[in-house]
Parts: sequence; structure tokens; C-alpha cells
Amino acid sequence: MTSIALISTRHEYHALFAIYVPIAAGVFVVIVVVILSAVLRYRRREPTAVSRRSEHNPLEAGYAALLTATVAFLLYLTFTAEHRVDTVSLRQTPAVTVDVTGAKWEWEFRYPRYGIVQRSGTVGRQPLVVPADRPIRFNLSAQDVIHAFWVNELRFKRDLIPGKTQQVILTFTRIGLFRGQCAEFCGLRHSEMVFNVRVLTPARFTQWAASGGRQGV
Ligand SMILES: [Cu+2]
Repeated sequence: MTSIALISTRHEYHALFAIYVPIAAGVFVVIVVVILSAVLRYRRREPTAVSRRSEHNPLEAGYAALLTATVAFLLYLTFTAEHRVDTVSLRQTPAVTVDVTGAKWEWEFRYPRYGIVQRSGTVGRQPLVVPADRPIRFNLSAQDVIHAFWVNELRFKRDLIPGKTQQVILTFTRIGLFRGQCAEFCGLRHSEMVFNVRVLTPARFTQWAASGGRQGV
């Protein structure tokens, strides 16, 4: 095994979520307070002299600076997390490689080392089978139009672009059956472009792979 700690996309996502949501809630409260106070303070009444003041430069500059700083802070956090997932995780030695191809309207999961091909669509909705707690290299590509590989369990979503293969290393930490689906509208049967992810213990995965995928999971 590698000495680099496993990257958990789920953990990275929740760490970002815990920062984004309070900021979004704070912005919402400020907007509601400002709107309500404006509505109450300037509600219809007898006409008085019109104010000659049309702008307040220091206040507006401070507001713009605060907005810019907040956006820069969030972008920094987001890109740092993406960097960890994309770059740092690629230094891990993958235990399994899966070529993932999105096509109208099914997923193909190809395991070159084991000669196994699983298809999510026509042939009995075969699952993507992976071992838990092992880095898995996914080579992501699309055959026809843009699809998106979305596995909510990992909090991972990535657009697949025809003619381009993207590599990403992901790790599942929980054993079980999870859902995946295409998250980019790709045509009439887009909503049927779903798949299951079967996460096994490493020993069970080895058995499954040794049987050429014939042993049921
Ligand atoms: Cu789709």
C-alpha cells in the first residue's frame, strides 16, 4: 500500500459544505434584514423633500471589497480541495483500474486487468464492482455526447467529454450498494442512465475478479 493517506472525496465535500452553508445563510439573513428594514422605513407616506444624496462611495467600496474577499476565500478553499483530489490522489498506487465509458444511454465499466466488462443498461443492469478502502483509478470518457459520472456516495461528479480521457483516483470506504447516474442531460433516455455501485471487501472483490465477474455479487 502507499504511504499517502487515502483521499476521501466525501470528507472534502462535507468540509466545504460546512463552510459554504453558514456563509450562504449569513448572506440570506443580511438580505432579508436589509429588504425588510427598507420596506418598513420607506413605506408609502406623505411626500417630503427628496434626498439629494445618490451614492455613498466608502460604503459601496467596502461592500465590494467584502464580496470580493468572500468569493476569493471560497474559491481558494474549493480549488485547494480539488487539487487534493485530482493531483495528490493521483500519486496513490491504484489497486484496480476501471475504464468508464458513458454512451447513449448506458455505462460501460471495463476492467482491463481481469478482462471483465460490465454494462449498466441492456444486459441486466450489471453494477460497477469495486473493493472498499483501496484506491481505484477511473479512466473516464464518453463515446458520443457529454455525460456526467455522478456517484453520490463519494460526493463525486465529473463531466465526461467525448474524445478526452480523464483520470481520477477515488476510494470507497463503505461496503454496500450505492446508486450512480448520469448528471448531464444527454438525450431522451438520460433519466434511465443509472447504475449501481457494489462495494465489496477486498477479499470478496478478488474472488469476484478471479471468477471473471461470473460469481454473482
Ligand atoms: Cu445523461
